[in-house]
Amino acid sequence: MVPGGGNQGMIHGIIPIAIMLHQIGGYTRMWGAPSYEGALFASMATYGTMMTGNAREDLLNSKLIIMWGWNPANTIWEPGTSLMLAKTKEKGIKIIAIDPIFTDSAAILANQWIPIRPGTDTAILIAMAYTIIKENLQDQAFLDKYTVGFDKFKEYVMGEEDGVEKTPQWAEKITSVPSEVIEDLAREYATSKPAALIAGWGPARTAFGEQYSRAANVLCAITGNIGINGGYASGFMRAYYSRERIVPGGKKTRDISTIEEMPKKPRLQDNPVDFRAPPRKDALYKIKGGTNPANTRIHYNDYYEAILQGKKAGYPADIKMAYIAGTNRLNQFSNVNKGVKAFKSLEFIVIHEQFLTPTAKFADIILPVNTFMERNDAAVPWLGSPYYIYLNKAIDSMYESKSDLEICRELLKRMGIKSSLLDLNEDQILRLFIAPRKDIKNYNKMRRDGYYKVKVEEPFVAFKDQIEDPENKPFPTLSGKIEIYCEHIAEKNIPLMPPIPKYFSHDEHYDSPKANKYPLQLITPHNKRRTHSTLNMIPWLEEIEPHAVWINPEDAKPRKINEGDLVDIYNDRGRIRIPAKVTERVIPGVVVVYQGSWYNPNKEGVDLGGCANVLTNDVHSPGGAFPMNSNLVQVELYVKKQAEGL
Ligand SMILES: Nc1nc2c(c(=O)[nH]1)N[C@H]1C(S)=C(S)[C@@H](COP(=O)(O)OP(=O)(O)OC[C@H]3O[C@@H](n4cnc5c(=O)[nH]c(N)nc54)[C@H](O)[C@@H]3O)O[C@H]1N2
Ligand SMILES: Nc1nc2c(c(=O)[nH]1)N[C@H]1C(S)=C(S)[C@@H](COP(=O)(O)OP(=O)(O)OC[C@H]3O[C@@H](n4cnc5c(=O)[nH]c(N)nc54)[C@H](O)[C@@H]3O)O[C@H]1N2
Ligand SMILES: [Mo]
Repeated sequence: MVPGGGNQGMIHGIIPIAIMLHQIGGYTRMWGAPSYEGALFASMATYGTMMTGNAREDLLNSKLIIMWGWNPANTIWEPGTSLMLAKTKEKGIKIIAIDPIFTDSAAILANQWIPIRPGTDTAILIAMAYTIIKENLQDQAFLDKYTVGFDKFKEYVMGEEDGVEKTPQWAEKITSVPSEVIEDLAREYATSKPAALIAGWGPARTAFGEQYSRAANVLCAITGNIGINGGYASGFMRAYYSRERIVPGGKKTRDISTIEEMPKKPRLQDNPVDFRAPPRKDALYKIKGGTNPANTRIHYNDYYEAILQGKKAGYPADIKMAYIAGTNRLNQFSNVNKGVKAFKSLEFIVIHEQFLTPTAKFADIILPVNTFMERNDAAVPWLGSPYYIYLNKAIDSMYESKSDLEICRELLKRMGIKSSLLDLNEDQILRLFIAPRKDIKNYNKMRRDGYYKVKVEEPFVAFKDQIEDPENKPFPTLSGKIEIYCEHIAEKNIPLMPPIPKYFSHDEHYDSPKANKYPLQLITPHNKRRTHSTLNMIPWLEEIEPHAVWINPEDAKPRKINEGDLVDIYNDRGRIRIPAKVTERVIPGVVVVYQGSWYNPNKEGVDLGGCANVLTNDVHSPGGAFPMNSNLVQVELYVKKQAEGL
């Protein structure tokens, strides 16, 4: 099954499909979240939980906010984020943005923009640690009391481990950020307590994304900014509102043997195909209710390889069919041209869709699904804001469309399979799903009002309990402390997944031999005018910001590229053709193609839609991160050939 984020409701989207497929013998599931897999891995390794970060309101208590690879003026998080950042600015709190792009957030909110070469953030974070250690600015009392492994990290940073001192000068060569800027940033972060270093997910969507997230988490610990008001435990970035929601501490949850001792009989939620599959070699442990599960066997970015190679390459099955819902899979995941080959090789593809997306075009059967306006559902807002939404049905389903739930119900009926859950009506199922959520005290009120506000006593501060009462409330890690050195990772013995965060180069990096042929680094961030590929085809929105490749004048000039010229952006994986936006808002050496534009190949296979994933690579980091911001490309002016009617 190929699921996606198209529907965030509780009972529609992929959920009924999963239930249906479980009932007919299960399905091959994928692991890895393109959003945050690097950050999630790092959070699990460092804190043993994904519930990190303080509530947005608490930013008002900070003396310094670092927006690291984060552009919340464009990407929507919970609705309060932009408002709260505007308030911090009004209050005069200093904000620093670190990004290869001079983002709208940097322009509107930041006092300082630090431009950086993509995929090199780990180096600057490590060099910041160097300055902090050299100048004895670390919070030693915090380190002694709440962390393990600082000494091992220090050995790496100071060059005792590998003979390379990770000085700001070392990092300058890698990151292109002047060493004085790195030193100032280090001093400022270490001495402006409390300070919030918010490590975004964009830089974690690089080749060794989890190293960046780990390094950021470690820096938060070195400066003692965890578990306090105005601080911020960088990581998965889930600003929760209720302290009780933190996964309770203790070694038990962390023990890998709990996976091996799973009950013999699958429960309803256990997928029979997945059941008792060997744990992933890099999974830290199975988190309750989270991703990073231990036993799904195909990474999202290995999916095309799994289809094309199957069992002979060690994948668990020879996949013959895809059941797709809530995703424009082909467009939204790496290496579209390989995806086309893979989809063409399948015997059967079914999709539930509202639009004839590039993915839907490959389906044998398109089951028209209705929209959120044509059914009842409830939703948990993204990243746990203190409210729930109830989506009251506004109109009956139009034409032949049905909800995902109804589609599955009809299919099960025709297959002669009984399923009590699918036979209940929407309201009954919603009540079942909502019952375990103790913070919804009045379902009927929620249904009537269309939302339910949860009472919040005080803004959430991740790990406040652990910091205030470490004896009784340990961190849910093996050691019960923040793991700068993670024993769990050490046991895996994977050289490119070290137990302390380290900087690595890779083969799609600015300094790789491949850069001779493809000298520009491509990043593919999220766009303000669409959600992924959703809303891409709306002309008014296209007018607001026409799709284009952002390129610095220094790179455009030698290529004779002027604003608005059609250009080809290409590498060994494919070629796209879109206009150029020549701008100093992106640093030299880097080009930007916002993800989400629809794949639209011409006869030669050149994508005139400008889908970023034609150029990205379908691989993943050892920790599972998607390197969608680590791609080398070349850009050239497109000159119409005579055959094309010049
Ligand atoms: N290069 C690059 N690629 C990226 C990213 C990146 O940063 N760079 N980001 C990644 C991230 S973080 C994410 S989350 C993914 C998102 O990728 P997807 O999950 O594929 O998101 P969308 O493109 O919005 O596609 C959702 C589809 O679901 C359909 N849909 C809407 N409602 C329903 C419904 O009720 N039922 C059904 N069956 N379908 C429905 C919509 O019509 C739409 O076509 O993209 C990833 N891709
Ligand atoms: N409008 C809108 N809002 C959205 C979405 C959307 O598609 N549209 N998608 C939603 C979803 S599912 C998700 S997961 C989130 C994604 O949210 P994010 O992951 O935060 O979004 P991105 O725009 O991919 O990345 C954020 C910033 O990281 C920068 N960046 C990229 N590579 C690097 C690097 O190597 N180093 C540094 N320092 N910076 C880098 C980018 O330039 C960008 O400014 O957004 C959510 N909100
Ligand atoms: Mo995402």
